[in-house]
Amino acid sequence: MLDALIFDVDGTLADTEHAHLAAFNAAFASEGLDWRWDEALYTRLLEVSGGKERIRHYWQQVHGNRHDIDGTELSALIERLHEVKTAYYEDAVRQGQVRLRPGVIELIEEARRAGLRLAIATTTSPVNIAALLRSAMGPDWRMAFGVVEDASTAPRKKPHPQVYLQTLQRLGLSAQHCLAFEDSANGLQAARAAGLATVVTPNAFTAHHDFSGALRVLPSLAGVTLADLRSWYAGSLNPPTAAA
Ligand code: XBP
Ligand code: MG
Repeated sequence: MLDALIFDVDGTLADTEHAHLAAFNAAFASEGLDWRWDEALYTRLLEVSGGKERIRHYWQQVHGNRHDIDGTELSALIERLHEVKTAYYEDAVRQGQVRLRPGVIELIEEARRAGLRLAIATTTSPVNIAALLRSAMGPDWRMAFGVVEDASTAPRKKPHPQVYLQTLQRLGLSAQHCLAFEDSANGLQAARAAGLATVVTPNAFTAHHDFSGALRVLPSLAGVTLADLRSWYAGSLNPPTAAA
């Protein structure tokens, strides 16, 4: 039986990455760095999940051979940049620059009415989730989700399955009773490694990713009903056997 739906946030619930990108660039400028990420570069950098990990990866690409900054200084720089970036991002979300993707709220509401449990499994920071879902669902947004696992509770970023394994543990359910929703190859790999059948809705930043192993790859959740999910889920439990 299908008991729970587990949602990624960035790229899945909402097209957040344009706002994340603008926030990274605003943070670099306000900290006096001449770094500027364009969309093509950011698309590649998104292969590294997690904002702090992404900044570190970029620093190593650009400044990997610098010896005048030690590990502690670099970590402090990354912490500061990420804190400033998070504030810019939160501001952009509060101003209404990020909206839920088509079909998301309808599916969440239908699942709630049907008594399914809902959870969030994301690599992003908790303030980002709260800002997005408060503006999209109102101040009671947290009541909709029995479990929220994020960067503060699951430090090992996707494609590592930690965030999904912890979500399942806190739900008290095995993967066979849940469906995951993702937008990226890293997210799909994390969910699959936790044993979850996964519906993928790619976006402009992830359309070129490899989604082998997904239960379904759809342009969005628009028009997707619980009946659709239940029938795909049933198919995932009894995959058709190859003709002899
Ligand atoms: C999302 C991320 C996040 C955001 C930035 O991945 O990798 O890092 O891009 O948010 P997923 P933070 O959707 O797979 O969880 O800067 O707060 O990390
Ligand atoms: Mg995502």
